Amino acid sequence: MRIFYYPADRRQELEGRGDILGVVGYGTPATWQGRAPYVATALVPMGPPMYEVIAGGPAISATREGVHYAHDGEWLFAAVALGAREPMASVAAEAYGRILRVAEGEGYGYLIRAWQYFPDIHGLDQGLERYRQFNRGRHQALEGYLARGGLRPAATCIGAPRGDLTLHVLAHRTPGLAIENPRQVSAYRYPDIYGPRPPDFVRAMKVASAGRGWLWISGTAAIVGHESQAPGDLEAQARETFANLDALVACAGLGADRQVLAVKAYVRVPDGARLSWPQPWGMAPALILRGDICRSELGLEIEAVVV
Ligand code: 3EB
Repeated sequence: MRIFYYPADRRQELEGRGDILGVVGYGTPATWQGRAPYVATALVPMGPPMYEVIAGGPAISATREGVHYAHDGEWLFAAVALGAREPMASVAAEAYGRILRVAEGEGYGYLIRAWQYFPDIHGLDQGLERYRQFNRGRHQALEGYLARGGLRPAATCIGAPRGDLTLHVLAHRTPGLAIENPRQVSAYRYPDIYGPRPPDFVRAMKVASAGRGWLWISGTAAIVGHESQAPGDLEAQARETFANLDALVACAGLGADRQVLAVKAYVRVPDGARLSWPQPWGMAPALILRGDICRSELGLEIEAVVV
């Protein structure tokens, strides 16, 4: 598996390749001529439009139930976009339901990583914040999967400026190892002050692949215990965020030669793009996107892949 960020003007090169599991667009056109599944998110980078490319072995691509997916015998990438104007709980449940039927049906029974973007994340839906409605639907859709021995994925959930709900995932043939953060309460055990159902994700998932441990780190923010830190102080939030990222890597048992393969940051306001990044996080290829972090007091969220 490899992860690259490509400028949008190199699209034709990507469309011709046969080793791509999935392409995620940020500020890129909706059209796509390639065989690989493509999801055009409504998120926009702080710089020029970019494609994120997840490449693997020679891939088989297909579409079922509106889910575009590809698999290479080890990993499966799947993406679905659904209109986000319906009640958010049902949209979330439908999206997860379709993705799970496809992934499990193809023999990739373990979700490792999920990305979820939808508009108006703080808006109200039947008296409850849309993010909290999303959590209700996700929880309902994952119930059966968890009962069958499925594992919660690492995840990112970000508010987009417009568009559909897009859900894209990586699933694996074998289970990952969930890594939680000792500085944080597990999200799936958050108290109900954050909504009637908790967000079903783990802080990171570790997968053994190609002789190495691959650590997929969830969207990580300035939360300690279950509480947001330093509202209104973006630099202090960044320090807590990097402390959380460091803590996850320390818990994951990766080799001393580990490296940060790729990072994405989501910033609520453009100022977030001017923060300075400590090592090792500042070294990796990075994509900085404008987005609404799912708690309104948080200005920054960072995700990463470390191998
Ligand atoms: C948090 O730690 C911040 O609902 O899938 C980060 C990553 C967050 C994923 C999700 C939410 C999600 O609670 C928010």
